[in-house]
Amino acid sequence: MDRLLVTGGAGFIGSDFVHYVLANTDKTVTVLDKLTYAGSLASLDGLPSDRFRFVQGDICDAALVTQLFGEHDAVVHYAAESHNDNSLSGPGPFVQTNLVGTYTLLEAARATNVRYHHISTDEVYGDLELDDPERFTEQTPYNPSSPYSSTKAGSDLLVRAWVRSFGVAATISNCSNNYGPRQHVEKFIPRQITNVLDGVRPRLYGDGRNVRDWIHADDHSSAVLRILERGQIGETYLIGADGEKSNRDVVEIILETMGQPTDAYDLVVDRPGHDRRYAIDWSKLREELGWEPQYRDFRAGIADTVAWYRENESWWRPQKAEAEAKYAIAGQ
Ligand code: NAD
Ligand code: TDX
Repeated sequence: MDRLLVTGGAGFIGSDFVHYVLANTDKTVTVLDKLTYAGSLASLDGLPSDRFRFVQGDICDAALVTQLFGEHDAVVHYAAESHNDNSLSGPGPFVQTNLVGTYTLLEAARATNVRYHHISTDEVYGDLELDDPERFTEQTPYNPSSPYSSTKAGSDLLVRAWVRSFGVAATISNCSNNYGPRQHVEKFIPRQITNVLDGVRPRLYGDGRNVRDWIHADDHSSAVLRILERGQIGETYLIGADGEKSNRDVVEIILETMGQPTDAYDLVVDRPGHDRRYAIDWSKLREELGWEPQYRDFRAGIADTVAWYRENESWWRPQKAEAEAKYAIAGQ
């Protein structure tokens, strides 16, 4: 598997994976990305030109996708519409990219016999109560809440069907919430960091007690590489790093890191259908593939992330006004 095709490689997690693979292996990487509002060529700066190629295109373009599959040994599929709030205000692109796009890739995998790894989310399992002792496992029934998570769930089921019905050589991973550099400012952690940099108070939805299970993007990337190289065809692996935190806790850590009073935030209108809590049991990945996360200190990871946004304003500034204008319409 020397030649990788990475869809969505100009986005947050896809670009992290591309940097990770090029720094830690001898593989070559082609990125296929449409460059929607969420994609940024600047996220791919500094990569070795002899091992990296960028193709601008849509994963729903069957001719382009089939041609590219034929030129590679494996495909890692990150491209998606990824933001829950956007899926509530306009679900159409989510159905198109997440469902029709995945279908298009699976048909290309079927035609070319190329190894396929599908990137998905823990949100396919719905949510947990705050006091539920259980965490999500690979056996948890699907129960998605939002247009985003339902289209991701549908895409996972397409992959399972193409494995069973057509023998496509696929694996799936469902990961918890990622943080780190190069995440779009519409998302929770970068939104609050860049708000504080702009002198604006962070905004928490509802009562701010919803819990997310945070993992550094580099740990997600190392897990995906491990599954690609050692995972069993047809299997699903959950990826997490025991990072459960309430949104209040996260914002207080950001405020403290940035030298602000820890209560300098506001509660705003809740997200409709807002999932209460996510929590991942990643013991299958540890026991079967020997993977362990490297970033265990969330405060240190947040400090690095704050430093990155401080030092890279030219990367995020062009996104900021548009993202905040969308939130203003929703009263958030
Ligand atoms: P992102 O929104 O930052 O990036 C998505 C990328 O996909 C962008 O570069 C965009 O231009 C590209 N894209 C969108 N539609 C496309 C299309 N039709 N054709 C080609 N390219 C297209 O997303 P992200 O946060 O990096 O998420 C990447 C993947 O990881 C998604 O599949 C998401 O469901 C999954 N995931 C994300 C998280 C998280 O915390 N962000 C957690 C678990 C899983
Ligand atoms: O301003 C905010 N205030 C706030 O309280 C924003 C933007 C979010 N939130 C809350 C909502 C969630 O409880 O913070 C939490 C995290 O929100 P998001 O960053 O929008 O992430 P989430 O909805 O949990 O989904 C993310 O993780 C799973 C990614 O966006 C998905 O792509 C991934 O599948």
